[in-house]
Amino acid sequence: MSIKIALAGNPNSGKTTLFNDLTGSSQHVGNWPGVTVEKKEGRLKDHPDVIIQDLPGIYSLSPYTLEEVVSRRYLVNEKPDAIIDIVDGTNIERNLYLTTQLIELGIPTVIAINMIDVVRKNGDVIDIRKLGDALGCEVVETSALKGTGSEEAAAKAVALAKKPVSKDAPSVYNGSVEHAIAHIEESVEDLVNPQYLRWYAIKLFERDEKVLEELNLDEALKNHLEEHITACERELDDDAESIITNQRYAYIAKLVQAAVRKKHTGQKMSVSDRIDRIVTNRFLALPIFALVMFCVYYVSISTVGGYVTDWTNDVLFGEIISGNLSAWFESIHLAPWLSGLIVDGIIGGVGAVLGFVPQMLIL
Ligand SMILES: Nc1nc2c(ncn2[C@@H]2O[C@H](COP(=O)(O)OP(=O)(O)OP(=O)(O)O)[C@@H](O)[C@H]2O)c(=O)[nH]1
Ligand SMILES: [Mg+2]
Repeated sequence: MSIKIALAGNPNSGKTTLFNDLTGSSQHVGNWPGVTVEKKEGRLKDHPDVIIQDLPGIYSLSPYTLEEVVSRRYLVNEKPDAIIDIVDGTNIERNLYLTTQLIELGIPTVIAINMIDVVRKNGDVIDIRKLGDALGCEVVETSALKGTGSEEAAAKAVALAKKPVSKDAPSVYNGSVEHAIAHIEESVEDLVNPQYLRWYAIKLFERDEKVLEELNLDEALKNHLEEHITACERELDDDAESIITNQRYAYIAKLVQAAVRKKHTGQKMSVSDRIDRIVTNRFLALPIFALVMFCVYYVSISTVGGYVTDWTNDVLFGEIISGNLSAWFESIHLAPWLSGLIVDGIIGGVGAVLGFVPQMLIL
C-alpha cells in the first residue's frame, strides 16, 4: 500500500520547491504567496510507493480562505500518513503558529526548518533539538533551493508513517483550557476518528463553524459543551477563539526565545522601518495623523476635488450635456414641459449627485 506524505506550511515557505526536489517534477514556484492554490501530487524519487502532496500555503487551519479550506480538507479527510511541515526559518515565530495546529491533528509530523541557507547567512542559530523536544517532533534543517536536508526530511517522514512514535503533546494551553478540552474530548470521543480527537476538541472549543456543521451535534450535547467553554471564558475573561490564539502566541514566543538566537547585526534600518519609527512615535503619531488627514481633506475638497467637482457640475452637466440636449430638444420641437423635466429635473438632479463622485474618488 502506498504512503501519503503531505507538505504543509505558510505561503512562500518553500513547499513547492521541496516538492519539486523530492519528486523531480517542475511545478511552478514563485516568490510571492498564493502560488499554489490547488494541491499537487507526485511520487518520491526512487520510491514509487510514496506519494507526496503539495498543499496551498496557509497561516492557520481556520476555514476562512480557499487555501485553508483546501489544505484543511486534505489533512483531515484524506488522512495523510505523515506531514512535512515546512517552516520558513527566517520567519520562524510566525510560521510556528501553524506548526502548533498541525501537531494537534495527531498525524506524525516532521518539521523542516527551510531557508536554512539564509538563516545561516544572517548569522542566526536555531536549536533544532530544543524545538523538537518542546514540540514532540523530529526537526530537520533544509534548504529546498539547494537541495540540502530534503531527503533526510522525507526519509524521517516515511519512517514515521510506517511506524508512528507517540510523543507528548506540547504544553501550549494553561490548566483551565486543557480542562475544558479534556471534557470536550470525553463528550465527542465516540463521534470522531480517535486520531483527530484532540484537534476536533480544540476546534469545538473555538466554536469552529465547519466542525460544528460536520459533526451535527444534538442540542443537549451542544449545550453541554457550551457550559465548559463559557466557564473557561468567564475564568479567563476572553472569548474562546482569542484564548486559543493568545496562548498559542505566548507559547511560541517563549519557545523561540529559548531555541532561536538571532545575531544582533548593526544592520542599518530599512527605509520602511525608519518611516515606521517616526509615524508610530508616541508623541508624533497623532499630529502626523491629523496633518495627513488635513492634507487628504484639503486636496479632495478644496483644490483638486473642488476644481473637478465644479467642472463636473458647471461645465459637464451645466453646459455640455444640458446645453446640447436643450438645443436638440428645441430642434425636434419637444414640448417645453418635457424638455424642462429631462434637462432641469433628471439631468440637473443626477448631475448634482454625480458632481460629488470625483471628490469621493480622490478621498
Ligand atoms: N534561499 C532559499 N530560497 C528558497 C528556499 N526554498 C524556497 N525558496 C524560494 O522561496 C520562494 C517560494 O518558494 P515556493 O516553493 O514557491 O513556496 P511555496 O511554499 O510553495 O509557496 P505557496 O505555494 O505560495 O504557498 C521561491 O522563490 C523559492 O525559490 C530555500 O531553502 N532557500
Ligand atoms: Mg507552492
